Parts: sequence; structure tokens; C-alpha cells
Amino acid sequence: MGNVIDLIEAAKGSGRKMLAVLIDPDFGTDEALLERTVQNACMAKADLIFVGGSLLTSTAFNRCVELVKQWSDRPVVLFPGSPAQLSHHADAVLFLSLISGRNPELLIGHHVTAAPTIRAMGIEAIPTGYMLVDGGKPTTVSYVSQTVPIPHDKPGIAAATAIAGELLGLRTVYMDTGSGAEQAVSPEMIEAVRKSVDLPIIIGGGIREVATARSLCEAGADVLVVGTAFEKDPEHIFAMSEAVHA
Ligand code: 1GP
Repeated sequence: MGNVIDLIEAAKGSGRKMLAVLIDPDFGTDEALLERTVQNACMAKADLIFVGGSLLTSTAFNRCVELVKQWSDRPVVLFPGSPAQLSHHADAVLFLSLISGRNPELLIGHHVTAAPTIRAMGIEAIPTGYMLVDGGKPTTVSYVSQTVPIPHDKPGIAAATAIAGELLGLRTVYMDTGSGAEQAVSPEMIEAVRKSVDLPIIIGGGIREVATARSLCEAGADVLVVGTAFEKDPEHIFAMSEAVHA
């Protein structure tokens, strides 16, 4: 398996959209449901499996990643809410800098804490500009990060932030309205960012309907991340994967 960022850039280059299935590590306590979700992700040819969450209440993080890796033939990518969410079982980690916020711990502090561990584990780190966008209600990530999301109707702020990320040398931008958000990032905001940077664009938060997924892909998203909708119904992965790849 090659580097995950190379897979994402190659897909972007050929216009192929990607689906990432997000596994909440707390959700991993129900192993049968976790296994079904991972199996469905593989059978539906989802492209990536993300594991992580902004607030971890279970102690079984490493075990969850180990199981996901064991059951999956897809690359397993950590989407860590803290430096505690690292595991050598993963293929890569999104090395997230919360560039929409002004919390120094989430811009560089946690990175310093995590860097030696990531190096020692030998997993690929993907420098990612993480941008929190208002999705209609406060979410766990907005509360835990203590940052103000970019207003939903301000594509210009998102574009300027993404350009700054690109100029800083980040390899991808991830715009997220947070898990369980009422609204996904708007197509207008994605279009503004698409016109402004050449980086792969990852979009997550509040994506439930196939029609929403289609409109976000058409607006310029390269990778869609879906968690909550698949926790509620792991069979929904098939229709979503078909829509993203169509
Ligand atoms: C959250 O982008 C993810 O960080 C996924 O959100 O759980 O709403 O799909 P959902």
C-alpha cells in the first residue's frame, strides 16, 4: 500500500471522488457492529477508513484501530482529537492543525507532543489544515476545541484560510461542520475554496443524504467523510459509496 496522500492526490488528479467511513472509537465497544461497518465499507469499496473523535470516553482506542485494520483492506487513517489517539496499527494520521481557530494548542502544541510518537510508530503523517465551519448548532468539536467556527455563509473567510494553509505547505484542507451537525458545509463555500487552492479538499459533518453527497462532490470536494449516518445504518454505506463514485 502506497502513501495515503499519494492515493488522495492521484484520485483528485483523475477526478475520482473518495468516500471515507468515519469510525468513532467509542463505537468500537460493540465489536459486532464495528465489524459489520468495516465489512460494509470494504464491500462497498469505500476508499478510506478514518478512526477518531474529538472526545474519547473509552480506553479501547488502540484495540479499535487494531480490529479495524484486521478487518479492512482499505487504508486506515487516524483522525485524532488528541495526541492520545495514536496507534501503530494505522497506515496514516491526519496531522491536523486547526487553522480556522486561534487556539495555540491546536495549531502547534499537540503536534509537538505527538510528533516523537508518530515518528517512532513510523506511520505516515498527512499535514492537514482543519477548518471548523458552523453547521447550525454547537458540536463536540467546537466545544472541546474552544474555537469559533467559520460562519456558514462566509465562503471568503474559508477561502482565505485555505490559501494560508496552502502557503504554509499543508497537503490538504478538511472543512468540517462537526459530527452530527445539522448542516454540511455549503456547496458555495466548497466552490470558493476549490477556486482558491489546488489542495485536495476533505469535507465532513452532517452528510446524511446521497443528494447532499452529490452536490458537495459537484462543488469540488475530493473526499467526503461520513460517520453518524453509518453508525445509525451501516447498510447506507452502499448507496453513499455509489453516489460518491458515480
Ligand atoms: C466529523 O466529519 C465528521 O468530524 C463526520 O461527521 O458524524 O456528521 O458524519 P458526521
